[in-house]
Amino acid sequence: MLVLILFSLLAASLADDYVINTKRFPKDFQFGTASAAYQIEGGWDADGKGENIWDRSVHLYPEKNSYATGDIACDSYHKWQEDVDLLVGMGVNSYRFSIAWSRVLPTGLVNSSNPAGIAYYKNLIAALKKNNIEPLVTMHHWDLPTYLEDLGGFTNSQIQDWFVDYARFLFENFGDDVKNWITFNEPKQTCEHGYGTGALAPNIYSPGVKDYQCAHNLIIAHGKAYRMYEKEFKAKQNGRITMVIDSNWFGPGSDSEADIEAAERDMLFTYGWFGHPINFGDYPEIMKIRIANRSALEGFASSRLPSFSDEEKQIINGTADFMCVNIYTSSLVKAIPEPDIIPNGPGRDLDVGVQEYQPDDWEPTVTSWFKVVPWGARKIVKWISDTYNHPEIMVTENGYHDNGTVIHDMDTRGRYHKLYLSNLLDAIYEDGVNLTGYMAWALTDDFEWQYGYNIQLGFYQVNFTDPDRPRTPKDSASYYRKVVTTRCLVDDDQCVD
Ligand code: PNW
Repeated sequence: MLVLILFSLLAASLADDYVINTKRFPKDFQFGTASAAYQIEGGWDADGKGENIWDRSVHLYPEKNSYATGDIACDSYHKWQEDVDLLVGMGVNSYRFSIAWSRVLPTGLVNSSNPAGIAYYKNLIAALKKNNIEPLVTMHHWDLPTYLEDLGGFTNSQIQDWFVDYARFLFENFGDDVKNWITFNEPKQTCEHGYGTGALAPNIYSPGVKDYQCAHNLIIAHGKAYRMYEKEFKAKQNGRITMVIDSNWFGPGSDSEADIEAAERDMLFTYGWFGHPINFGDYPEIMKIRIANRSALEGFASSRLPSFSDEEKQIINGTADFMCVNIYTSSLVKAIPEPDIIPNGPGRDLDVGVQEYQPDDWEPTVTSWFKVVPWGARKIVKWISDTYNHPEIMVTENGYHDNGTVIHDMDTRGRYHKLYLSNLLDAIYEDGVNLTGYMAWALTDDFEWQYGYNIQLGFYQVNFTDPDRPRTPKDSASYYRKVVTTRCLVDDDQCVD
């Protein structure tokens, strides 16, 4: 016992009632920030860019997007050099950003290429490389060209080929410099909220039906793009490809077997919805069984969850060179009686069939679904590690929501990253998780989708009412700089190597 106490005194320092891990992150750990084209670039119709579904949603349905638009956003389309300077000043060795599909291919199809759009990303990538910042590039971060949406978007199986053509175009243009590719960001959000609840563009309401179709086509599109790279580019470009999957950590609400099963089921329906197909070639068994059963009781002739052919299984099986996760928060899960069958009223939540909750005494943020749960970060990367045979894992997003007015944010945002990173150190050193990177969301404040500018996560504040969009560092910016340059969360002399 005494030894234990002495050890924790040596190896830990306290932040509030939390114990901060004082080990250093591994030498080659990738520290960066993450962003998405629509949220920062602006220039929505500049220099030949085509319209995408977010341009359309903010213009047609202002009420769904807090009456805000990303028409100008941070104006990073014009101010990208300043943003690269901020990254350099921060000392990061990685930067995750996305390419706006309709900026490089205005209709989305490869016969519509836009030289100004290609030049924009070429310049950005060159500036990053010159400063030894490794680009981690997302091909699709929610901004599908409207031309393709009007043809059915992700519910049309032709999206598989449109995406492969787009991916080939990206490899041809940028693949000599980009070695880490992400096909899709957060397909759960794209599909569940783009084509299920309708909360996000393209704002289609079809829960339990089109959300599954969207995911199905998206997974096959990912797999086909991966195989195409393997065949046509891998030998000369030698890059890596993966998908970014978001999920809460879902922990059991009690020790009961039923709650443990319910929480695992929720993980499988959320992370596993995408993680299983790209690792094992098919959806989790429990998803297939539950959705088929409920579909039959609802009177559908076949399951609302599409099934993969044998050929498709082969294509998608083993198509993640490393695993990614966007963490933010956690929920507890309780088993409930089987939800009623509602004819004409299917939904993903009913298919999962559990009760999720966040206890009242968990620390809130300004966002209803988002409580601060640092230990959940350790749990979810461990779950991914255990479930998918100990792959390399990157945290490709994590960040703290406030209303954007707080410059002295060390007690909130700074502390948030510190606590989550501490738990990730525990995952690396206590649990043996092969975690190789952390991309904080975000470098700057930005357009936060349906919340507009009401919620912010940046290390730099942006004045969105000033045409110059000036960036001002928050206190968390210098803390993150300290972390990435020392690989240590506490004062340097307290860190152990
Ligand atoms: C991420 N949830 O989305 C997105 O990838 C970013 O573009 C976004 O700006 C960031 O979160 C900040 O919130 C999420 O409901 C949307 O748990 C919803 C959830 C999580 C992440």
